[in-house]
Amino acid sequence: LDLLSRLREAADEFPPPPGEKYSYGTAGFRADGSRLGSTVFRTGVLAALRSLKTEKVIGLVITASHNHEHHNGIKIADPDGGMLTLDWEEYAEMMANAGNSDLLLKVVEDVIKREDIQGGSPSGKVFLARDTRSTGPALIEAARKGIEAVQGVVAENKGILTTPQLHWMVRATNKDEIGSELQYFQTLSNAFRLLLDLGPSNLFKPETLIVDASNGVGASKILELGQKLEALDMEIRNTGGKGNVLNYLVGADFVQKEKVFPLNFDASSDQDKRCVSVDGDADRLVYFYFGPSQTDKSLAMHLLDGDKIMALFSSFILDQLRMMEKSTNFVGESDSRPPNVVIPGYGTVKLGVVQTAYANGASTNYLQQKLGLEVALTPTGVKHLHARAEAYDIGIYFEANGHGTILMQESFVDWLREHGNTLPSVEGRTAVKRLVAVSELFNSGVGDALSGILMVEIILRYREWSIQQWDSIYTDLPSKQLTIKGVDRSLITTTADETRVKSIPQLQDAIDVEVAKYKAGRSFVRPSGTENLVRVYAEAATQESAVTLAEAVGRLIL
Ligand code: NG1
Ligand code: ZN
Repeated sequence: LDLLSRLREAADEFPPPPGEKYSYGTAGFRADGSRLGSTVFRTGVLAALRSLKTEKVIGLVITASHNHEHHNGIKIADPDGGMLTLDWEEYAEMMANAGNSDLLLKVVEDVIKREDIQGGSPSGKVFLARDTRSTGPALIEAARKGIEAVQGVVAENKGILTTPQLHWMVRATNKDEIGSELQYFQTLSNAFRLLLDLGPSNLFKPETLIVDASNGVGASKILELGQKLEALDMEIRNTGGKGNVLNYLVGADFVQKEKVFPLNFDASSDQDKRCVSVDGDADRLVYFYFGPSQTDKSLAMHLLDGDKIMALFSSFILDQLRMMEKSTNFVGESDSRPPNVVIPGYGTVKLGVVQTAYANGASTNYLQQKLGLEVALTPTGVKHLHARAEAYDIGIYFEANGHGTILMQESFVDWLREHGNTLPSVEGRTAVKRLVAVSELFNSGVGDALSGILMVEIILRYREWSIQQWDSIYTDLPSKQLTIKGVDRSLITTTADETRVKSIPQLQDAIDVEVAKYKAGRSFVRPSGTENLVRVYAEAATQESAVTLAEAVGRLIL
């Protein structure tokens, strides 16, 4: 095949490390950065083929997110800025695991045949980006060689970006909009300003927001965004540089899992301040503050995780829908029949929220009981949550770890733009404008910590809330997460919602026995999709009992 005339020679430069098996998990391919050259090269080839097939721009980002600096990974952004479609994940794995260049060529030819990919014109294009890891530049080079080993496809290196920025740029470019980084910042900051303008006059001005940038790519990007926004004062810490290691005792994953504050934060001098942590590639965020602990007078860290962020977003969106509905003089007991809001001229607006088994029980309760929303549960991994959220006109999804977004159907946003100004009241029309601005603020492909921060900051200003007031909308049930290493994780399979073990009934029975010993007890185990370990989650009425329950369940696995 003409298309592949350069592939064999190029592939010989990146032989796969013997004995390694790669799987394209929820986070793409992940491994030690020094052993990823062949996988990245081959994923470059795949992205090139995907671009020829779709006749659109594809994105590749080199990152291992919240993991150690020496880890790295590669993830593909599809033309719509979302994640790679499932059937191509399979191709990616077949290519990554081909034992030598001959076998690789065979797999590639097979994919070309199956997908009926035509060579020559039209030519393809792949955007490349990376986070701040030291193995990044070499891996970008490997990716570029893979992409350009396919005839007629070019790589365009976009440099250092957050994962969501790259997804955004791919989507915008494919929609024939301006897909530059500058335009990304402009879009977010315009939406932020518009939302402030549409808010209460005499807008409440909270204290400076303190950002933990995880010593990663988020530092420079948040700084750049902040410079465009007068109304948002930020102090950015953990910005990388000498001796400050990416994700080491800093960042959203650390803060959320360990529930302790990151390096360069101090309980007494930072007491009561509003703080936010993002992760190494800035697609996750969690808020926190230091304040008196619930049990004694000592200062404790209070975590506002993805669940609480989602609760805040959901109540705001619901408010806007209610305002639109009221505006139509609809006579009915609207407050008694959520979750579906009816807007004459459009019909029922389907609003739904999506969580995983890791969502704190108190958050699920708040969403269902207090807001009256429909809560869907999916397996862990944003691709599952994202797919489920697409079933709604407005789908809001978050993992407890802070990865999530607000997704709006394009047809719904189009309706708002075209017909929103026909609503009779000013309040209703304003609510419409706010929803349109929210749709601009959020990355519709993946979660984005920058969008998330801006949305939180807007809602707090609308509500005139401190972080403590936001925190008090519900009280988290005490919980504990553990990881168990040294067991074969493939032995454990679970039910679809991941709350029960399927493969070993005796194990599930034993977990049930443990859980029954605790007030408000809940616990489940599941194999990690990204690391070679098994995760344990437990909830109970007190922190102490959550820890004891998690440990007891952990011992059952070993
Ligand atoms: P695994 O390793 O499958 O638990 C972790 C996170 C997910 C998701 C992925 C992708 C937890 C418990 N799990 O998945 O939520 O973010 O990484 O990065 O936080
Ligand atoms: Zn991440």
